[in-house]
Amino acid sequence: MILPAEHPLNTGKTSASLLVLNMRGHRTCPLPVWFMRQAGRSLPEYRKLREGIAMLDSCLTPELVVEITMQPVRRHGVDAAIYFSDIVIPLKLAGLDVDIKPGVGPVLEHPVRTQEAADALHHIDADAFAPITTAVDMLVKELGSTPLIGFGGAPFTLASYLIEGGPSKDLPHSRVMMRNQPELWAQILNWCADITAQFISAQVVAGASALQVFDSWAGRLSPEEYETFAKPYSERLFSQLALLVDKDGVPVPRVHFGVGTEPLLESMHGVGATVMGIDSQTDLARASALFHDKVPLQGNISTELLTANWETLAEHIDAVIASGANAPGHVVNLGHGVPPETDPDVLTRITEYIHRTTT
Ligand code: 1CP
Repeated sequence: MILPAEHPLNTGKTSASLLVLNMRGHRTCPLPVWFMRQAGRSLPEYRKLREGIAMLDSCLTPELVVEITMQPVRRHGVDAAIYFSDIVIPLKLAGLDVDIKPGVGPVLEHPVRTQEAADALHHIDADAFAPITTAVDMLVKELGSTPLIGFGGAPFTLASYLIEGGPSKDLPHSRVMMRNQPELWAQILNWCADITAQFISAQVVAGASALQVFDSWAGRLSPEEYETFAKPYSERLFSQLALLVDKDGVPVPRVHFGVGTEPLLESMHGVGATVMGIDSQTDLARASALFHDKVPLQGNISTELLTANWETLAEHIDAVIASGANAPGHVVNLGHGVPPETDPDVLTRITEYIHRTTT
């Protein structure tokens, strides 16, 4: 799908941004920086705005989405906005009884574990995306030359909530289903791939200039399990996202990220990602070498050092930047999402420091 003429990648508004240049393999001075989960939980202005409003309601109210997405951009001066939403929103738009419980995360009253439940799953009506496309449209106008990143969950990570019915470390129901009922597993994961493709495509067509797929829990699979039980469905998702191109046929950058994924990085790139998100357990130079220094990287400041004294943190940031030097592009980020207890002033200071020291 060729993006509309007025899309910011087509009008030139974001195609020369630090983020898009690095994601397309053109290293810049300074380097771009943004933080996974920068919107929300660590910001007092977010907590105030969300008072008395359920998480999923806030995700489907365009004025709130715009304000929450903009808050970290205004406060920190980061080089990208990430669309405020959640990976389970497509489940909600498809009519499932998903809720996000404060302090817990996504929960489903009726997890999908049977053939009957899987047969009842259907794709999302185009109309259901109206709150999302409206919010993206408003955001892109407000953001100007700052790119918006659209996102969604990889089929494996999304299915883990759908099948377990909530956050789960060991994924007991999923593990049994993938081995004992491989056809049911395939049906559910194909569906997850398709609704997430719809969700991310809606954000991109409406104006997002890059996209990120979160396979947060892929690191819980062995490389063999990933090949069999996750990769085919991520390929199905990425092959749909790869159709999103600008007027010159240049694809929208596609970031793929997971936690604890060092043994999976080549496979995760192989599904069709153009940029790899690297967590803090993997050195950027080692990750870049895996890709023969041909793949732009995003990452990987340790979230654990956000509470260290500034000298320690600055030294660590210098090491991260040095370690990423061989990659054709580097988008500086954390190794995972901003922890809720993070002092927001530290994130502002990191942003300024990176802009100053990489000029
Ligand atoms: O910058 C941002 O905060 C953007 C919005 C965003 C993103 C990118 C939210 C809002 N969620 C996500 C992605 C997301 N959601 C992921 C992938 C990223 C990651 O690994 O951190 C995952 C796994 C989820 C699922 C989810 N939603 C959890 C994790 C539960 C678990 O298994 O441990 C939680 C706690 C949520 C709720 C949620 N999503 C977002 C917010 C601000 C919240 C908190 C809800 C609240 O305020 O009540």
